[in-house]
Amino acid sequence: MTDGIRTGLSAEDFKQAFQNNLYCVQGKFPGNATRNDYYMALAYTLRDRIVQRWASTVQTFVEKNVRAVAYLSAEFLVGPHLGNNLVNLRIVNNVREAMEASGHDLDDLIGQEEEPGLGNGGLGRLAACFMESLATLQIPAIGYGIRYEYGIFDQALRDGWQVEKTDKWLALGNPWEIARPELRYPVKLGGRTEIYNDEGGQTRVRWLPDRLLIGTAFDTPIVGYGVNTINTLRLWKSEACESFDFDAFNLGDYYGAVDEKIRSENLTKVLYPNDEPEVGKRLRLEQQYFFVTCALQDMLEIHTKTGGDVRGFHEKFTVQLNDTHPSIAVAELMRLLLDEHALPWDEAWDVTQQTLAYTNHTLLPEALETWPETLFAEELPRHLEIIKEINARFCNELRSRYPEDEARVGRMSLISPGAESERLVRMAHLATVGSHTVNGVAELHSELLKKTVMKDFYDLTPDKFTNVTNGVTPRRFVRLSNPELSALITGEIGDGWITDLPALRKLEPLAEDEGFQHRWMEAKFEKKMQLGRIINRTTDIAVDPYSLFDVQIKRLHEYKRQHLNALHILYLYNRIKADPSIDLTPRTFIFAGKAAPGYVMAKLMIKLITSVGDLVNDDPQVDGRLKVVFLPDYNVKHAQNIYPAADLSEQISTAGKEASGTGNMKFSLNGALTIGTLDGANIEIREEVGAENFFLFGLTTEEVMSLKAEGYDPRRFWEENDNIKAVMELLVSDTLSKGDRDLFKPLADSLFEHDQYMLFADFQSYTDCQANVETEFKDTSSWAHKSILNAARMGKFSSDRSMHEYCERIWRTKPVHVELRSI
Ligand code: 26Q
Repeated sequence: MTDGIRTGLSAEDFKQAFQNNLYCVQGKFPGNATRNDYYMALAYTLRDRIVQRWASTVQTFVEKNVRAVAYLSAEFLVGPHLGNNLVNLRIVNNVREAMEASGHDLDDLIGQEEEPGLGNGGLGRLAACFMESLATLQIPAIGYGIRYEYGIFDQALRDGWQVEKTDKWLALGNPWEIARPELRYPVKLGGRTEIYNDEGGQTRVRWLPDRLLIGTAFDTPIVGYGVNTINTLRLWKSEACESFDFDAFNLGDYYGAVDEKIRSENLTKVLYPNDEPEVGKRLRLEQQYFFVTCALQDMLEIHTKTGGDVRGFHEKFTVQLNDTHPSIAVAELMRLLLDEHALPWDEAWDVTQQTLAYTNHTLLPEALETWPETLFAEELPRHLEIIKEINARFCNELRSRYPEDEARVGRMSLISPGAESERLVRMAHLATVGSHTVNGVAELHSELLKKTVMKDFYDLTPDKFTNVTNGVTPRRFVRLSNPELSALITGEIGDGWITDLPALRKLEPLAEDEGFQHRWMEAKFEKKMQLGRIINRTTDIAVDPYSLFDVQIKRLHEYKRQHLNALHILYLYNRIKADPSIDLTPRTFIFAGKAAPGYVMAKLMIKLITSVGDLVNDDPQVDGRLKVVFLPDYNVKHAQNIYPAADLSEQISTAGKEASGTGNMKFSLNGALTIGTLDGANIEIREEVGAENFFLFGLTTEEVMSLKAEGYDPRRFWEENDNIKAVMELLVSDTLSKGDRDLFKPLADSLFEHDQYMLFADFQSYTDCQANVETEFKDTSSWAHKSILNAARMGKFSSDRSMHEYCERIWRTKPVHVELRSI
């Protein structure tokens, strides 16, 4: 087929194909088409071009029988596809021209897309950046996850409080996925196990479930930049298995059967927010098992269909576990190899360990995943048996390695010691024991893993542990979201930086150049104007684009300390009140982020920020010097408008608590300066950009740990600091709470009584550092110099570099070139 309608890339071909799709796919014509119809027609026009490359990729991979990465993640926060696919296919200009010729504004159509919010935050977005980089690097890869019908809730603000709304992202259809109803795997749940003798007389185990459902695949193409490689994101949806024999339970029970169908379809209905208390978690365990078994069955099918022997499974696939969420894979791969493929234990264990690797994303003990053994027994009886067998063998090894150290064995056991009703299956231990490699996501985080939560495991198998510092994709987070800065950069050094981020270093000599500084700040100013308009449209607040844009956007959490930022604003407010003529650099404080629906303190932090805004924004004495904005419904789409407009990036977590952070990288790459603690990847960012281009404050991890050990007493800091006193007084005053003095009492109490996150200990250091920021921002040329150097020195933080390290050190995978084939 050579017709331009499906594959042609010229503006004219696009225009024709667009009209054709509007008519043939949407069944509309310009007289009755909605904006969404036009968006869909354009998306399908693009998809036609993508499909040709996608099919070429699959054919090439099959013919060459390539080794592939399988990235298992409960979350993929991919963001809107249209803009990114245009960038990666390098056809933005032609398509813009074609749309103009058809009477449409391309940016308008791009803005129509509802993003798939299939993740909570950093971890899900990381998975999306990694998938994009793998395609760009031409590494065969498949992402496996869940096709949630409702993604992360939509956030609205009512009276300054967060309210949650369901995310109906599929309501208007999803042109980017292709349903694969023929790809379906059975998923068993519940029931019991039974021992039997097979035809060869071998003793085997079979699982007699009491529920059976089906997983079906939906594929989304992941387009590499400037290459023909298009990898697959394969998400699973749960369906009822109509043929499953329920007769024994509900003979002739039609309504019972309908209930069962609904229950099956519920499994992939909704994404769980993180930081939720332990309620209704049975379904979450079912979700994890569901997508893991579908993924492993799919890989085994691909492997055996192409003639592979299960004993060589690890040569065909290398499987990365994105946190412990897919860690049931250890037991499930064992089960498939033992029970379905009749491998002996030792061989199955070898294959399993050589296949799997595990990435840890948290040190917070409360965030380490565990499941009650009793729940496990009910849902996954065979897996519990297998985990117990793995554990028995593991504990025996420990006992011979550490004789007479039962305490250690208890600490390391895959199941916590104690009475059955209290025992917990420790998923991080399972993932660690079942994997050949365990990695943290930034240098500090990986070191702390070895010293704290994983210390015993590190002592046992030090070679298993490594670090791969996170990265972000410059295609989405610079080229797409900041075309103004991209054009300036490309004009000076060419466009090689898009796939070779370290090439940004070529900008360093220009950092001193006044003309370049001026153009750089002009590009930043344009993005500030654009964001200012968005802020005005969504919040009705007018902001001054000349003011310092001070930005903290991320999930709300006490450890991330948005309330420290809020206390700083109150401190500045107090200073203005004490001396209304004081000379302060005008600042716009911008916040965005969702709080877990059940995380009461995080929701109160949102109310605090919006209340500080109410106090500050309209006070005539403040006179426009301070503005506080909380942008509702933070998501990837909104993030893309915010990073490019930031002057200052707030990365102010308590040292030792933020595993890496990836927003910190996106800011700096767009020329924002960071105010931050020595936490997560901040440390490495500061190393790269230079200490003189980074605003450092706060306790170090060691200082936090020793302060905790000696007994942190917030009142000591309060007593010795009049600014803390004044700010805390304002916090519990009528002024801030509009008469409801108890409103912020829970926050104040926590800061006074036991605050794990040590706000008071870092308060003075933070406000002092903010005073430096203020002084430095006044010197525009020096600020521009620092801003340029920040971007120029961010080469390390491309997700291309992260992927390269995983490929070399963990996966042993190589690029495979794909030639475009005609259809
Ligand atoms: C677990 C069980 C039940 C329900 C939900 C969850 C759950 C879901 C998501 C637990 C945690 C998450 C997400 C964690 C996360 O985003 N961690 C972040 O990962 C980033 C990528 O490595 C790091 O940069 C951040 O520092 C880290 O906080």
